[in-house]
Amino acid sequence: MKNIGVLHVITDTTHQSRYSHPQLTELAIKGGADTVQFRHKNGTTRELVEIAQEMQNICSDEAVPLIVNDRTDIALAVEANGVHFGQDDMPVSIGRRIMSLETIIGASARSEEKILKAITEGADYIGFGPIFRTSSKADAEKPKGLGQLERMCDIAECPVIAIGGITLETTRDVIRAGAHGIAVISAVCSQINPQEATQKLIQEIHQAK
Ligand code: TZP
Ligand code: MG
Repeated sequence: MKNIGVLHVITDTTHQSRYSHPQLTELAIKGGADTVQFRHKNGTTRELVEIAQEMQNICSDEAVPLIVNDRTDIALAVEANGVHFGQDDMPVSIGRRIMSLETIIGASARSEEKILKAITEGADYIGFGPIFRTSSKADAEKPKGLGQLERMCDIAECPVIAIGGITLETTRDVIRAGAHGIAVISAVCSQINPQEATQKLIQEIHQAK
């Protein structure tokens, strides 16, 4: 089984404009994030490659895996460590064929059936959420809550990364529900001090385990 991080910081430049993706990458890593995810829904492929390359340079210097959301081409271009597929993105089975065996593949799955399918097809971790209400994803579904998270963590035979509306205050409960780790946007990117916010989140995760 691959080593999957416990704090995935998803860099975001749509809900804040103080920091670029590479700057957030640096701050998150300084704060102790053990995975960085590049998620950017617009921009040209050229722009995305350039940003992702900068992020990958920072991540590889610090030996922190970079996961690219959705875009296998960008992940391959910059030799990122992983890809994350949403439910409308590349099927995991095809992603597994395209990417190297070492590539971390994460898959969002929101039901027992989809979780089991993603694992069978080769997902290394499952992203489950939104756990709580979030304003960072326009088309987010109704919050699943901690009860469903607990059930899905029981079912999944791989690490579950909880996502959606997770804050410093709720991190402990999420980990105690069985999540291997969390993925956050606003709890880091929208905070006054993203590095300090990351530091507090990672401490909270370790304390809860
Ligand atoms: N997928 C499900 S919820 C979500 C994504 C990308 C947004 C997470 O952002 P936040 O700010 O941590 O709620
Ligand atoms: Mg997607």
